[in-house]
Amino acid sequence: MQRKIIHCDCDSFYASVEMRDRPELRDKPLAVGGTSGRGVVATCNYLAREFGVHSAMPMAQALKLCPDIVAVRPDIAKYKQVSRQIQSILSDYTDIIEPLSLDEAFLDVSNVDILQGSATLMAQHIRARVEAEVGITISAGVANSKFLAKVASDWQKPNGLTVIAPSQVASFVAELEVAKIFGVGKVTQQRLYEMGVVNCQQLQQFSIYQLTDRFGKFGQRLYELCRGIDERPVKTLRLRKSISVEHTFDKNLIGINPCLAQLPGLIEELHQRVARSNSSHLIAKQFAKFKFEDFTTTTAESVVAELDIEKFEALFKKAGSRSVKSVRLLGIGVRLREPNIYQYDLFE
Ligand code: TTP
Repeated sequence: MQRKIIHCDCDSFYASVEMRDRPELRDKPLAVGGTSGRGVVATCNYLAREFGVHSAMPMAQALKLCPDIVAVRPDIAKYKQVSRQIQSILSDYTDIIEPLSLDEAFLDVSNVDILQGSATLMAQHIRARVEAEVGITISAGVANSKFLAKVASDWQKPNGLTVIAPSQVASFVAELEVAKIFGVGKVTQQRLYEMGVVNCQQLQQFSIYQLTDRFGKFGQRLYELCRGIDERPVKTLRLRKSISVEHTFDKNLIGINPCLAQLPGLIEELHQRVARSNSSHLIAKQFAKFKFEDFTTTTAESVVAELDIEKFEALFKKAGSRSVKSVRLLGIGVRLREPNIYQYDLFE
């Protein structure tokens, strides 16, 4: 089945938010970043880019290139708020969303049937809604892979939409410069130029053996990407709410002590599961579950930040005291809080 992937990327994100909130800045070259003598440009608007100003440039240099530039300090809390608002719009289209940073995300809309299932219409819709509801512009790319969707969103920036239909992939990729391939940095680019390779069509002339010989494992990626092949799935944030383990006993347990005796083994198992799923930092609560001989079930829980043996013992005593019946099943688990992409502050 053809996949349909949309890549959304806000235009000059921090600067766009500042221009939205301070209309007097809209027609001026604007840099957001450290405003002190040693400050660095986090981003700048497109007007400032015409003067050669760009991200990561010292603010002092930006001022030399563009003496009229207005420098504004970033307000990260505000950008997070805007990012949340955009995420919420995106989630009206699909649950399969992979945020890459505050201002960028992949959406897999292969199985979405709104707007006639058209990824192009969805991208148009998203762009119009973000502009109307949030007040900034975003660029979007639509393609059948993450690689090409991302290249496409950059193709007509700012405020652009580029769609690469499946039938266009081969010709689009053939002309694509290898510098646009994800993972091709300055060093690889230089080595490719030395091999006489500037675009993907030229790269396609090399066999997989030649490429792995020269570039190791990345050679295989190059072999695929220069043909527009990229099977990487859009990875959603894990939505798992809890992790638990439970045991049903051959013989019912009578009284609290035999139940407490089971606890160390259960905790050990739970600990391993939590560790395997990389979730220990997300623990919000722990709980104990008792199923009695009459099949009634009860749970008790408490707030914790990590597995706590003493609190588990207290939970066992609490749950166990709710019935005089013998126990046929014991379980323990943790409830996880939502992973928070807004803690993901690449540039803070
Ligand atoms: P980018 O998506 O790289 O760039 P942009 O949104 O500013 O501009 P465009 O995509 O239109 O070219 O970065 C997103 C935000 O991340 C940017 O607005 C500010 C911040 N950022 C930094 O703080 N430092 C940096 O070096 C970069 C590249 C970005």
